[in-house]
Amino acid sequence: ENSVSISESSREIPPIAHPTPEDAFGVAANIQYHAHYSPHFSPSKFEPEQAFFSTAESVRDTLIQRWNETYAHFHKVDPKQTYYISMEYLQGRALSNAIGNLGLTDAYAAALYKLGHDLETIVEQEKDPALGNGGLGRLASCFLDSMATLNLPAWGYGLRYKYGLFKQKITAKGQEEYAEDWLEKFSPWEIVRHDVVYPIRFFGEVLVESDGKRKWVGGEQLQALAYDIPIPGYKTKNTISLRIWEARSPPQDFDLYAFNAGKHINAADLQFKAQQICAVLYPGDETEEGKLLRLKQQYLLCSASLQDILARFKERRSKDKPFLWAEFSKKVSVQMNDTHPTLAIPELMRLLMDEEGLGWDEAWTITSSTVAYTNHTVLPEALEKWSQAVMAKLLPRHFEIIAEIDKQFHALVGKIRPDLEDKLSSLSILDSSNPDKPVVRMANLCVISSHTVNGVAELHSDILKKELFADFNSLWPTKFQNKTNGVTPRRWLRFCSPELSTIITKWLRTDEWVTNLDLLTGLRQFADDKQLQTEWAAAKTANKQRFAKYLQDVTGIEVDSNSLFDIQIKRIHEYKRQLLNILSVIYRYKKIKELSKGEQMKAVPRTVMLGGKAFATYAQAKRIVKLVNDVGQVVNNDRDVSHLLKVIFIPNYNVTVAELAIPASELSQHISTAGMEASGTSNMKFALNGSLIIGTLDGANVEIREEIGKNNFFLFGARAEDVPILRKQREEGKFVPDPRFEEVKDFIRSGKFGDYDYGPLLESLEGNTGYGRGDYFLVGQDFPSYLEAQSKVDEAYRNQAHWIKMSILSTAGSGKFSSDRTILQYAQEIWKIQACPVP
Ligand code: H53
Repeated sequence: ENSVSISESSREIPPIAHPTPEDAFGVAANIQYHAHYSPHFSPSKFEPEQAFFSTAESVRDTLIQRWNETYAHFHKVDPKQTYYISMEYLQGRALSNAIGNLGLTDAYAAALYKLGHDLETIVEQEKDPALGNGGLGRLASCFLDSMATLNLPAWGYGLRYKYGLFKQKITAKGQEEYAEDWLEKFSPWEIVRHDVVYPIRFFGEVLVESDGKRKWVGGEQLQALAYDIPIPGYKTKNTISLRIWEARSPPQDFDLYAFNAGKHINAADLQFKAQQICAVLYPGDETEEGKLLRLKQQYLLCSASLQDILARFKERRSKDKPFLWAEFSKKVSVQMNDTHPTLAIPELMRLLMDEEGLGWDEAWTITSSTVAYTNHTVLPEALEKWSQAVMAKLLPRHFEIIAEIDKQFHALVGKIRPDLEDKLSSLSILDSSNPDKPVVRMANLCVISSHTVNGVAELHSDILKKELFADFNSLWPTKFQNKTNGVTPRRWLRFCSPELSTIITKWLRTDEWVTNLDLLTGLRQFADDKQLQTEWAAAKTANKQRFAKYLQDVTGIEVDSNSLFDIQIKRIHEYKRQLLNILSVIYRYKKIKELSKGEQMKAVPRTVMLGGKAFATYAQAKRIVKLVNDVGQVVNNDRDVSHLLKVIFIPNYNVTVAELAIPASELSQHISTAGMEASGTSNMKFALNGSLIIGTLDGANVEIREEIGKNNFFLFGARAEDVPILRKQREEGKFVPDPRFEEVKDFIRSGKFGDYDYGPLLESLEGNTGYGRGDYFLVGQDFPSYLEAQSKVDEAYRNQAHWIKMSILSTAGSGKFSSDRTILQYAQEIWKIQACPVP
């Protein structure tokens, strides 16, 4: 129809000698060139903002050149390629990362200086694009950095939301949300591909033709338009793509007759519908409209990406050798990041059968040997279930295909595992047990259709095998794997803490740790060295001062850089237990007030910082944000204690804030109820930056503690296997709360922190257990052991030399948590792809 793909271009662009920043033109001249010829600003000004855009465009020239070379190289070699499909990417700012990866930081700093600017100010002009919510989106971005750095033929696909994650403001009411328009001016990093457009259909009906073939027709017909964001690897030419899709209506669909007849809104009806699709990341799904929109987003992402993948497969195979569908899964692997892109499964089936004419069996063999699924959660509310009615209406052909997959799965179980037949009600894809609300279980569709399913930390993968997917595991024991998450050492150490990086390079006598993070173990032998300890402490102090200045700027609160910097930053969620943190802060506050002046002298001063966004409709999480802010108000203005304790809510937490906070942290909190946090990845970033961890045995904490040594980790709390037992005991009325826990709750009830109604928050800790009530997250249970662990923290901090040693050992033990290691394991054990470096 109206699809145009790159394959159809018959003429090639002749190569040009491009003025790269390395050659005679020089970086400064290149920036100036862009300032003069910018299509976006008047040439008369060269303020920091214009300087940023000109600088970014100059860097982009290099990226485009490398992107083109990488694309051409992959095209020639035709290696097996992986496509990572994700609804979220949390890229963070790109300028400093790009010039860092290109090895051009010094060159750009010098050039900007010549032009009257300093790099740091210019870097701060960039908006932080937040096309993701939290851990899952940031993981996807770390993965892209590693794929490029490891020269892997791998790409990301995502959506081009106009408004990413909201901007958080803290007012007297608590959290308020504002739209964040990362495209307000324009993004210098994205390259629109007007030649890469695919048709996207919604609604309509399925026709059965005389030969039995099925055809999906009618409904709403839109288009997906591609934008590429080049992703440079570190110290390599390879530059891969994050291709994001935007929905639009076919240009010819603007109804000129309606418009001229004065029906202006009707004329643009389809345009408006298209704009809505990519308007916001995660549209509120409390309403039916919201749910439908989210499903449309998911389908747009999957359909456009798969049409693109198929086009590229054909394009690469058709030059001198005709393509064979049987070879598809030898050339293509698709990774679904959580269940959000599950529609990739029925969409690939549909394209192969209805568009390419393959039979069911062949299409199924191809699909099920191409797609793999990563699970990131065991929380029931996060395992997606779509209404069958909504799915059948929006995507009638896909619903048919899903039902057929389910039917064949039932037949398979009957044939090879009749003993599992009575489990089918929980294993099947279609769940019609509630006749009022029949649903499609996306996770089951993923498990049944994927060749590999993985969890994201050892503990989490074990829970998948033993609990959530136990029966599937007994059916297909080799299907399940673990791939412990990782983070990119470039953004999360090398660039965000240049001070610490310089010290590490000096002591290891190499900077190869940036791409071979295991080398950090080499620091262990120097952990007792006084000289290293002095340098280490100085770097940490510099990072603390930098962050203190930032905090002063955004909150007006003055922070003592000599106090212990204690940080918890992550999405606000009951299971992550920011409430446990703040309750213990209240306890600390009370106890400090009870100390004599002499006793106060011995206390360890602390600055407790919490940051994170609460989902707009998650009332309980918003109450937690409010409580933290209210406690801060009281504590920070209490002259008796404010030299020993400050409580700060870090507003609008995002990637950029994390890059400042993590290097400054001395203690970080990863205190979820055991068994509930699939992995966590900020714990890895903190440990890498020499921050000690106070945490439960949950997610990746377990492995971090193993790597850095249990003496360097402040452990507390119930174990995952005991959690169900403890909940049961609580239900039987056997739980006896610690008096200190009661004391703190009473203190809040007394109105000490203002007249806001904390009733619902406190009530969630009382009564009979159940999700969101009866202390389901075991805050009261873990409170005493948490306080004890906190006392050990104070004790340890008094011995600074020892604390610094532990900090060095944390960094030294973090090598395993590089996303390079994770991605290499995906490449070898799931995707079966190999490096394809551009010569
Ligand atoms: O994914 C992270 C994990 C983290 C987990 C998170 C996550 C989301 O951010 C969103 C949805 C979802 O199902 C899971 O909560 O534990 O570290 C990356 O794997």
